[in-house]
Amino acid sequence: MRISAVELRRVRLPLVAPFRTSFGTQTTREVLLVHVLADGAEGWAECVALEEPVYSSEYVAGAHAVITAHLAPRLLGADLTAEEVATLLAPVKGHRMAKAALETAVLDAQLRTAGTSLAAYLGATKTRVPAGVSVGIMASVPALLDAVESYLAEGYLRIKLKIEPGWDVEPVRAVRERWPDVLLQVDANTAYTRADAGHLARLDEYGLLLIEQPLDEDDVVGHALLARTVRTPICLDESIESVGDAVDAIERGATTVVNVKPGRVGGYLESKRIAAACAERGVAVWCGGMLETGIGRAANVALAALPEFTLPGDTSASSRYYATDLTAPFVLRDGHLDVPTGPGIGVDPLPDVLAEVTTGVEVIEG
Ligand code: SMG
Ligand code: MG
Repeated sequence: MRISAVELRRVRLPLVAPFRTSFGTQTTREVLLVHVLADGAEGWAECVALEEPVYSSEYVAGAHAVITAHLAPRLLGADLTAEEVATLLAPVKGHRMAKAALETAVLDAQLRTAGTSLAAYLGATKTRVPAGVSVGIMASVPALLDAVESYLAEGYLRIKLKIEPGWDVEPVRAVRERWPDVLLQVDANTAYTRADAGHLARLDEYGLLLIEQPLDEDDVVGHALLARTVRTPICLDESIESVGDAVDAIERGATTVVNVKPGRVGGYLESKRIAAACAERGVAVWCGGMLETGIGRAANVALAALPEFTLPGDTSASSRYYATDLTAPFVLRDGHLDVPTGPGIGVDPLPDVLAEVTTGVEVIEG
């Protein structure tokens, strides 16, 4: 396929409710969409970088800039396949979220031309995937219980609570007392230090599936040490940026579950390699989320349908995030989302919605 143009489109969508984590509160989602044109085909992808570099070092304006100046020029005009994109972009260090978006857009165009769904291409074995929901830090425990109650009423099959020092044992205890059997896990987004091991061990009595990323992303050894004190399984998110990182963390005893986010690791092809490496080592994986619109969600749901993904993901319905999604909404049915079956990612942006939420478009041509 010859890539003739890369269109970068910035969109801004209000979230249905503020989402508070240990690194800040999101009230709107500014998203960079990547649209490639190639041999009469087109492909779409969503870059998962947040507006500010607070989850990882990448951020929307930075991803936009690196694609314009350094990544898109390496693809434009070249005759390539999606499987070659990572190699062509490898001379540029880092910027995995930006690279993932380009690779996914090229892959979408390639699969649309071939008439193959992303799910089939990746090797999906499920036609629907169980949905979990990530619940932000709330102003009070009663407010949290109300939020969890309504998500469970909608049918979500697993609850993840965001935690930070001062908002951990008490909310976990309250949710566990009210729903003794619900699948429950927590995510700290690096908010703790090695000195908090004894405190985090207090969560052990609540039967959590896992504690996600308690320590700094660079502190793999710290997670291994923590795993000696805390009985709840440790799951790494921010620390894992490649299959090499995953194998290293597993071998060091730092993680026994892995949150796979395709943007964080450079794309769906690397995600598949991580899933395989984890499965070989008896480590469960699940698909994380970055408050994606329907464009990114479609591809994540395809990934979550692979056999290695044995835990419910942060793949919630469109309505958990947006009053109006960019695509036909993903709807929860019986606690599950259907895996798209159409060619490529299997969804298209709705032109009217896209026009309404677009804040800027840049076209880069070869
Ligand atoms: O997409 O449902 C979602 C959000 C899931 O909690 C979620 N993501 O660290 O796993 C995580 C966070 C990162 C993004 S928070 C804005
Ligand atoms: Mg996380």
